[in-house]
Amino acid sequence: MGTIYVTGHRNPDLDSICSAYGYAGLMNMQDGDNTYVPIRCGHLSDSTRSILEQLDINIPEYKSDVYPKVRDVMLNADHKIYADDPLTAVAAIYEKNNPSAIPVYDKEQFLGLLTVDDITNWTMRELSKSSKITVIPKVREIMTPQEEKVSPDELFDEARSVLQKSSKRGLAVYDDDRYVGFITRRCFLKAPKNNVILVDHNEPGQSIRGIETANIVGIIDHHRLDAIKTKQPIFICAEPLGSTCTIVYQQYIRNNRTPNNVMAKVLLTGILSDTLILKSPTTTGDDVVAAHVLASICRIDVEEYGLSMFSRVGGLKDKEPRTAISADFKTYLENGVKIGIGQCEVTTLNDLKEYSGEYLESLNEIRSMKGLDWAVLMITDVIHEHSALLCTDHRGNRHLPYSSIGKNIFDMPNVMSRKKQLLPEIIHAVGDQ
Ligand SMILES: [Mn+2]
Repeated sequence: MGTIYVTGHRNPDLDSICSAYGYAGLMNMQDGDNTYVPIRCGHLSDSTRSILEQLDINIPEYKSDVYPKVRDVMLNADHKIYADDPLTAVAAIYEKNNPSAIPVYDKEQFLGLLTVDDITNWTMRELSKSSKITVIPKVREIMTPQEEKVSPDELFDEARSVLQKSSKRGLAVYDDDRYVGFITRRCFLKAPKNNVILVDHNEPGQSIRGIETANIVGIIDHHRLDAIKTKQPIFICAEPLGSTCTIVYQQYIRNNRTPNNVMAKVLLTGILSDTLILKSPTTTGDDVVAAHVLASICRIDVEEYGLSMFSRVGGLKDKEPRTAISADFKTYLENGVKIGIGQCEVTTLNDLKEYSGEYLESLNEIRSMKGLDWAVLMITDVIHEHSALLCTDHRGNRHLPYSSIGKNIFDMPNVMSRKKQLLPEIIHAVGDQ
């Protein structure tokens, strides 16, 4: 039985998380010899988390890297001895296993390791005194105290060098204060490799840290290919579809499996997220078919679910103004005017009127904090391809070509790009005087 991690990219969006979860689920049904564990290697945004929370699944756990660790090679003793055992108790163990270290307990408390060096040193000392060993010592009398220890999360390479520098053949492994196993030099003959399947990405630079030390055993993706060279033949399924979840759905079909209710909703979530409810220009016929089949399995209306998915987290009301403004805020110097332009994406502008006051206030605070003359926030509704612009007081406001829908608030139908559409107008507005 081996563990195979299934991970999306480092900025885990819904397609990444849902395809990892979905593909691990399929593989656990297909392959009884291994355990497929969906993970994420980045932190979830509030909106992604909130959508995942209504799916009734265990959200894939965060894993920072797939470097080999002490826990991958540490030993758990098949045999233990007690500190008050006579040294002869060890003989039987050595005859069978020839271990270089044996854990020693005092009652049930781990005390340290008895190493082969301890035994040799003691024997040599005794033999130098007399040619016959007459007294058999207790284990505690010959084991040397152990100060050094390692943690199960320590990197394989680091632990190996600790052991190389140590005079000991073995070191105890402690998880905080709890003894969990031990390592000997033999554990470090060969670095173990974690097995990983990449979903929704294939470029090592976008992947979990340490991917270069891992065995990539599969790739399921819908991006350009810039993958790592592998030693073994691997399973790759890459198609230019709108969502990785569509490819995962097709894998269920190919393997004669039907996603259950929960899984259908998970995959549907990924598809609707990446394709902006099947409206994005990246949407293909395959995505549309997959979404509708999945929706019928979990008895959900595609459009309704898509809108609810986006709207429950997508408006101004769901964001913290300061965070939303600062997340993507660029500054420019034009005509001696210091300008800041933020952009935040929403999926509805329905709550603009209600929340514009709070956002304008925050925008002005950020303007003054950054020492700017003029700050604007472009709020872009990605679903309806429509933006609104909030501005702090500035003479430039009068020169903007947009219609005013409130004090310092402008309407920008069909404007989506800060760089291509808004910035030239801003520059024009400050140069106009
Ligand atoms: Mn994707």
